[in-house]
Amino acid sequence: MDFKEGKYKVRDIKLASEGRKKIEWAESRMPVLMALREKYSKTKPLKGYKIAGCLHVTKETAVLVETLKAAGAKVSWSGCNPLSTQDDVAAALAKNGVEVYAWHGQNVKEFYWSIERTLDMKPNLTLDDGADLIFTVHNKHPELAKNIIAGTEETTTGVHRLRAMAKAKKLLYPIIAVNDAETKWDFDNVYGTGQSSIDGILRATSVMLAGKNFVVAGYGHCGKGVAMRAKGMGANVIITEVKPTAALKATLEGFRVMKMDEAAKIGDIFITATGVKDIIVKRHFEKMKDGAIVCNTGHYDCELNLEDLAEISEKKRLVRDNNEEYTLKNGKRIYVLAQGRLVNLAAAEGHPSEVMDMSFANQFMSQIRMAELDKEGVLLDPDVYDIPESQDQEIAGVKLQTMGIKIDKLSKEQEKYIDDYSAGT
Ligand code: 3DD
Repeated sequence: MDFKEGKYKVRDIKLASEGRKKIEWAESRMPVLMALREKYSKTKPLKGYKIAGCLHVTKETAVLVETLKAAGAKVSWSGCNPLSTQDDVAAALAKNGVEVYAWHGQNVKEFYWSIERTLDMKPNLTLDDGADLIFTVHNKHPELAKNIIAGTEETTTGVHRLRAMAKAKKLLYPIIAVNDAETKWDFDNVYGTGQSSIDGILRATSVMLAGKNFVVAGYGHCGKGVAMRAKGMGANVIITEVKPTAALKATLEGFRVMKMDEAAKIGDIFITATGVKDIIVKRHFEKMKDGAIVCNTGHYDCELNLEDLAEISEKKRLVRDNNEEYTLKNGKRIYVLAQGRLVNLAAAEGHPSEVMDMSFANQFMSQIRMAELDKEGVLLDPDVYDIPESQDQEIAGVKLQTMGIKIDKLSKEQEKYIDDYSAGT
């Protein structure tokens, strides 16, 4: 480990040059964020602001971090999952003067130690993915909240919990729900998770997907994306759900829908994308076929109950990177990927740069907007706020431009017609 007090703690600073190449690769595929960097590095609207970030240290996050710095912010960063940090990227950030505390394979104590370090600078903005940083401020350092103007939250489960906190009047500072931006939720969660989860499964197993019974637990944005891409690879996709409308959508999309108790008997590959705990538990593992592969793409590692699996197993061994073989007492073998943590980031590199470009443009613009409100003396109540529709359309518009796609524009007459309630058929 390489550690410099108040500067960084990374696995190996010598990996910096490799990490820098990965970051440059991501920069070349994140034109929206790079255009924002070009624009705001001149005016530096984040000058004087201190941003503590807790978000997977990937090549795409590095582009966001260095864009925040280019806009004038002082940044201090930790990863938001013990298995998702790309050590060479963390080294490249550290080498470039970013305060970063992140390395792959942290234990829980090291994970929270890193979050604590990012709070040493007493931030006035936070940037989160899964709300571990926000929860640490609320539960361990509430005195810091008075300096914090606002935070942003990247993921579905994080926003869900923060809305619950806001409802219970427990939130100490305002949060922007970046996850709920259309240019994040309908793209990162669907197309990003769809591709990166398959990527993680293939890197950890190299199995043929075609013809396999591929069970997806949860048909929300993420599950929908995974199901779509697994189908594209020729898998027989089975959906399990608890929400009638989601189950109905999956059915009308042509997927088989059944209870996990039934799917457990026939599935070859299982992936959970629900945000809920105990989706696959002992009775399911006991029914599974020999050689079944199970993994999770939800933010937290609670969806597969691995304590249950250990209880009915005789032994386990690492058979490939991110692939542990459990031999059950009934003689069957089950393969758990990435220790049940999000397989797309722990066994692969997370979503492609092109889709993170929009998610992180939303993160960046939300941080800018909060700083601008602060400068205007506007204080938001401690609640959870959606990003403005105009920001969504602006980001989508720039993305289309970078793809060379032109679209039509409504005439004044047409705009008038839309709101004209006197117009009949
Ligand atoms: N997430 C997925 N891929 C990522 C990447 N390449 N870099 C950083 C974060 C990445 C997680 C996001 O999808 C986040 O939006 C989430 O957890 O919902």
